[in-house]
Amino acid sequence: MREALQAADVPRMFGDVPPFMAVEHVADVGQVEADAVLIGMPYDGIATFRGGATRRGPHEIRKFSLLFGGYNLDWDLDVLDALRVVDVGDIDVVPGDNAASHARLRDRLERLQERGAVPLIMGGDHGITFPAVEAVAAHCGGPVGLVVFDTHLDLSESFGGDRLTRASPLLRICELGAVDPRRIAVIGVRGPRNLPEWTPLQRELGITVFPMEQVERRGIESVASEAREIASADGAALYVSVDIDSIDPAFAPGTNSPEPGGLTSREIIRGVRIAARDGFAGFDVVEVSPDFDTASGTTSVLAARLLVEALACLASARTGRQESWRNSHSTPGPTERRP
Ligand SMILES: [Mn+2]
Repeated sequence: MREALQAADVPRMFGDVPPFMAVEHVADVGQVEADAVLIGMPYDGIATFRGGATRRGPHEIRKFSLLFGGYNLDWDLDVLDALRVVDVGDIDVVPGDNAASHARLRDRLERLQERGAVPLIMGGDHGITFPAVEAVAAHCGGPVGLVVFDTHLDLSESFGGDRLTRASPLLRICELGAVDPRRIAVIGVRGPRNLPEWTPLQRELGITVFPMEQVERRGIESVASEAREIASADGAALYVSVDIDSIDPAFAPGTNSPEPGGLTSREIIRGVRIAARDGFAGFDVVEVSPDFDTASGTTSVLAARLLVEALACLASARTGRQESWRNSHSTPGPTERRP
């Protein structure tokens, strides 16, 4: 019996073309020879506020990534020289079925990691972070810590009876043996859309929260560096998750649950650079809803940029040039200036 609308029979609406930053597209995971791999997870199980198609996130993020080349002036580094990067396209999701779609992502990530590639995932809703962390934990075999940029704590036991939606990823991750909740730090939390039961649960679990007030008072640099230390304590593998709604809707309007008073685009770029300074075992950007974005693709281009910065972190960590963005083009001192 043939499946209706089998992938081979119809043009694909999502993913695969063009690849992220025009790197090589490798469809067969068994053929991947790469240090880092881009993968799309075009899945939105529920949209709790307004219908937001995060399933078009990977497609639009890839499109705007074509703005960028491998050389990054800020780092004075060519990430595509320092790293072998490929794009393996999108997961063939099962619309409406969280468990089946998540299983496909988890399986693909496990196979990619067996090939030696670090995954960078384009969501998709935030629910996809759970199977991604599960796959990273299974591969690493040791403790995993998380730095999460998010407006929301995402700690619901379930939503409408489903335990795998975007309302629950952080709680599901806490239930993984490999992830001690005390190695989870969430940056940018704010506002009246968080549920009242999440706050006592977060405290009970021992998750560290850096609300926006702390980011404003202490600065993103201080907060992100403390978050990295919490997450990677005792040599734990690091997973970084960026929910695009952590950023102020002035800079990232294309998302399902926009919340004013968030991070600026400068702050999230710096936050990612500091959180991922020493590299990572997994990275995702989730909750980009192109249907709510500006005509300029403001949100998708920022999401693409954050993935480029994450690649620069991996590249610089592997070449011993961490944080080269701090001084790559600083003004020369008087003695260095030509007469
Ligand atoms: Mn969120």
